[in-house]
Amino acid sequence: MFTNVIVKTPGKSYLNGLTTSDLGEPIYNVLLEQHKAYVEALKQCGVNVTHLPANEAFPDSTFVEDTAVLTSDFAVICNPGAASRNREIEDMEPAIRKFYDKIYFIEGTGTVDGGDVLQAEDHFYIGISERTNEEGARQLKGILEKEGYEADIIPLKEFFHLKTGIAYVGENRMVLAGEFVDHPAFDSYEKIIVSKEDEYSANCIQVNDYVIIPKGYEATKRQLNEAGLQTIELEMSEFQKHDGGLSCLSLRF
Ligand code: CIR
Repeated sequence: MFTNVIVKTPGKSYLNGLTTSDLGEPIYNVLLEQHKAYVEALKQCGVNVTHLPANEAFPDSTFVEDTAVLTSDFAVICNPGAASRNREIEDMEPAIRKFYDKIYFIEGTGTVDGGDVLQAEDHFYIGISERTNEEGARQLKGILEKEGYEADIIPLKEFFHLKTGIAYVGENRMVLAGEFVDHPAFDSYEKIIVSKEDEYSANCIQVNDYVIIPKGYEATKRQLNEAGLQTIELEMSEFQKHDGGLSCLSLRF
């Protein structure tokens, strides 16, 4: 069960943030509406929301997930791999300190984006990507193992972040797309497979009794519902324009 989430309002500078997509320029008012609906959906899932104000100095900082890895009893502050995003952790640390006494840091040349880290019960998967390097993954694995978790490192071939293509939705069920569908690391899970054209919906989040998914992916929704999961659908167009998905917009703990 999650009891808390941290989110951060996107600033106007979001329009100048990083993106690899060609989906067009985000519309700020629509972006704010979509963020508001996201926060309402989280409340529907029964969590307390810590809502941080926008910080115009960091255009991508609404994607709070990349700044930290939070477990039930300790936090790891990441060292985000994009230069323009690295100092987002300065804003996040005080918010995280309100909840945690035990805090680790990814240090030195090691970089980790939280979007590359997936928890499935007591097992973590850490992607090596353009943002998370081998040294960062090694540091994080060391911290997690010291704390009694298992951790596997998964070098990515195509996905931007690990969680771009995978989500854990409880009770040994994994939503998988692309390079993860046949990846041996996930063979022991019950697989919910997402097709190439629906790939964006592999980034969904289970929050207590619900799975929040992006709107417009009927096949993914149907599969989740057939697996006995209740879904909430949200419009995500303005976040998708900047390579963001549902998991990126919150830290859940
Ligand atoms: C970035 O390039 O960092 C942002 N525009 C998108 C970050 C998405 N975060 C995530 O997948 N965890």
